Amino acid sequence: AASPSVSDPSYSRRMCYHFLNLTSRSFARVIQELDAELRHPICIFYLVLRGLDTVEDDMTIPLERKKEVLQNFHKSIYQRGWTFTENGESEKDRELLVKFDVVVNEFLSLKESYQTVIADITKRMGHGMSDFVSRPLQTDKSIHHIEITTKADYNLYTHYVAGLVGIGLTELFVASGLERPSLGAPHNIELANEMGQFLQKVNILKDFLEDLGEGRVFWPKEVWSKHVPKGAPAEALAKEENIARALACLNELVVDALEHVPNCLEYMSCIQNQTVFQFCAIPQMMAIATLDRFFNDPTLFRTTGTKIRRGLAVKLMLKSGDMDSVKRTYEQYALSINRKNAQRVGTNEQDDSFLKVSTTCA
Ligand code: PS7
Ligand code: MN
Ligand code: MN
Ligand code: MN
Ligand code: MN
Ligand code: MN
Repeated sequence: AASPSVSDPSYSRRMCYHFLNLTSRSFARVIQELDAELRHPICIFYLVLRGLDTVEDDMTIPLERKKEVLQNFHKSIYQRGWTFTENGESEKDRELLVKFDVVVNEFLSLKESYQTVIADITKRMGHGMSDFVSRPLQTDKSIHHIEITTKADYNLYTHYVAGLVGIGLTELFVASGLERPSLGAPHNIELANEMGQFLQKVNILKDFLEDLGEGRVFWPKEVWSKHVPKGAPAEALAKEENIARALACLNELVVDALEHVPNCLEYMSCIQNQTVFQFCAIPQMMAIATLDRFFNDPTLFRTTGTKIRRGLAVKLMLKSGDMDSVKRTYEQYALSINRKNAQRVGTNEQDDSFLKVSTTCA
């Protein structure tokens, strides 16, 4: 049922910004700095996908029900009054879905061209997420596992949950007239996909221990299985006696993420609007700073919740103004990662990815 004041148009708009500021630290800020034409559509795009992800992340929703909700989410956003109350009490953004009618209201108030992009991406992401929700283990039917076996699976999953965001955002930038139509050409759409994949891969690397605690492993098995004792599960990476193997695995996946950087830089060099540029560049700069923070760092396997320092985040925002400044920052991080890599030479910490780190940083 609709909230009592949901017919008051300013109420649903205010509630959306309330939720944006509750659910996201970094995106809330960059979204609200956007030119007015895009600020509201992208705020609503964010909240729609945050709602979808709150369904994906909840391990208490029965498997078949979860798949149905994920696949139909793109239709739910057209149903005035739609809410979702089946999340577990402990789900972080449960409130957003309980009051989702405010997001639906605002979605329906957007220009049709914006609605079409948001609904199309929501449909593709919801089906992709649903494909990756695998059958529960026979032992415990309530636990849904995600199976990322090959590096191709890893690339496909990150395409669904983040690459599609980059693609949809690009379509919104073009639809607004703030960016040139050529930004939407097939080559740039592939670059936009990699912009999202890069952010998502860094999130997956950073959250290894947190996700493991929730029963999910997003690191591709093809990679981690090479680094654990034969037949051992991914949990073995979090054992202190395996720390050298865990670092070798991490470093191999850091290289995989770094390989997206040249295409991300090419994408950013195509942006002409100042606020769109900073909206794109700030999360990318935070991501490469995070990669540098965690490269070859055992902390990632010992404690959850480590982030880059707040002061560093502020410093990065100040350096996000133009492409030359962004490139200088990237150079600094590539040099830093390469320096840490070189320090491993001749120690027992050296591993197979040494040469690849060196060439990728170069
Ligand atoms: C700019 C071309 C619409 C701005 C921004 C909500 C973060 C939540 O947080 O592990 O650890 O629980 O469950 C490309 C953002 C990609 C996506 C994906 C940049 C929508 C964002 C829903 C493209 C962000 C990548 C799940 C899915 O991970 O997260 C340009 C706007 C961008 C939302 C992100 C997140 C996926 C996610 P957590 P999870
Ligand atoms: Mn999530
Ligand atoms: Mn998720
Ligand atoms: Mn279908
Ligand atoms: Mn995560
Ligand atoms: Mn999480």
